[in-house]
Amino acid sequence: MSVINHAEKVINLKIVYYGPGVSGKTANLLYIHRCLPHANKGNMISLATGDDRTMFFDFLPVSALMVRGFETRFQLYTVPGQVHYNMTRRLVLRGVDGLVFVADSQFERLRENVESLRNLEENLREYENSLDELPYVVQYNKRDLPNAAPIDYLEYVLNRRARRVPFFEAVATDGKGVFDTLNTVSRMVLAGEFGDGQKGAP
Ligand SMILES: Nc1nc2c(ncn2[C@@H]2O[C@H](COP(=O)(O)OP(=O)(O)OP(=O)(O)O)[C@@H](O)[C@H]2O)c(=O)[nH]1
Ligand SMILES: [Mg+2]
Repeated sequence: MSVINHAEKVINLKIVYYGPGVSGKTANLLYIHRCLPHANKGNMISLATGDDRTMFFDFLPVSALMVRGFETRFQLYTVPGQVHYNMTRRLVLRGVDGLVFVADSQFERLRENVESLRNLEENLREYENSLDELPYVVQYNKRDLPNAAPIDYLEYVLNRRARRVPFFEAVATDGKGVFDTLNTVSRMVLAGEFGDGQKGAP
């Protein structure tokens, strides 16, 4: 649900990074925040516990391109992955325009990934929304770790819906795959908002 301010000619779009605890959602936003020039970003807000686990959410506003005379602003959010913060996860999903599922590639985290994906589907249902309707990509993070499962396997387990979505391999702490992920999901969101995307952009 984009929020359009006609007076200021601004369109706000919300992208949520979802996934199990410690999969690297906050690491994605930290890297994006580090790399973007000041003109394109606002302050990053992180509400975390003492050990850096997200307690409410992270928030990073990013201003992107002009499309048909409108300045598009992406508001990037992460959810807290820990199981017991589900009310917060659900709230963060309100009005979402695009989703990134950040999976932890390690074999031993497979079950948490599956549970988180199921939890995402359940929470979207509360808003009468679904992964079939939303712009959505998957990121397989922590590819640098020795116990990372093969991509084919992860794809088989986590990306087997009728509509297979784009996926990215990532090492969020080093930035690998971070902007590929963000650019793709933003493009998908814009295509949804503006039909064929950027036709007519100045
Ligand atoms: N080796 C490695 N470590 C990573 C990678 N991405 C994130 N980490 C580390 O994993 C830990 C958790 O990362 P976060 O980004 O805080 O995870 P999160 O998904 O936000 O976790 P919650 O806030 O609890 O949901 C941190 O210590 C990160 O430095 C990666 O690609 N490779
Ligand atoms: Mg976090």
